[in-house]
Amino acid sequence: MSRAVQTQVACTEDMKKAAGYRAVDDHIHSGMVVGLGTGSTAYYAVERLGQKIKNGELVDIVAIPTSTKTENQARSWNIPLGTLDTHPSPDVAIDGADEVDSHLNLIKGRGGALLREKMVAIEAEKFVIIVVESKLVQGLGVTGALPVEITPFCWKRTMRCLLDVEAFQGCQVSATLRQEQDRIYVTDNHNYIVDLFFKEPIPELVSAARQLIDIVGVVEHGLFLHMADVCLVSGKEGIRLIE
Ligand code: ABF
Repeated sequence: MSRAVQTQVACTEDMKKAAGYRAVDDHIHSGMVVGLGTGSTAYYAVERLGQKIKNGELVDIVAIPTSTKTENQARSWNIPLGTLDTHPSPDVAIDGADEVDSHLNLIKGRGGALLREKMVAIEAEKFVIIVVESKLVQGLGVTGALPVEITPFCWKRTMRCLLDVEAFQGCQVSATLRQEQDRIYVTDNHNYIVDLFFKEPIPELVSAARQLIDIVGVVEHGLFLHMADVCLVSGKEGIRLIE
């Protein structure tokens, strides 16, 4: 890796850390039930929460992790854990995102945890997004895939249905079953993920979201529309809020 690339990576890491730490400092108070997101930015929120519980700054916290990976990290900090079954109404959920538009609509799920992330976020009183500024986009779907979690049963048929979604007609869309190390990627919920790629921003977001979830075989999709309450955007100049 060249020195310039190394510096860029270090800088991005610092920005993620700043966002994760700030979200915990500003939005988590003792006694809260907290949804913990997944991904390399949410990682720092979990770290900060763990530190503050360890040093006694935060007490009586219960956290609900959105993936096995986050659960393991939380356990390593001895963060008390619950689920939506034991704690149905989290006070706050903090999570990363893959893309954020100016209305705080999101694409999530490139990390594979979208189902649990959406279940926790939808029940949380406040949904706080933490991103580096490169995640901000004019229209969703321009920097990468829209992930869709589907059942393994007859996945090719479900993939075909995804391409037939009415809202996508007239735009160029392609679908790929997600693979990892030459094997089909399997989510924490034992499902598959189809990544949808668009040549231009995804049209008709609300219709697209409804039509995707209406497909039998689709478990959940990565469009998180009108869910986020605040987004902490971390850049070289510091953190700014979009609300
Ligand atoms: C999760 O982590 C996702 O839904 C999204 O896919 C991803 C963002 O990750 P990172 O913070 O690593 O860019 O929250």
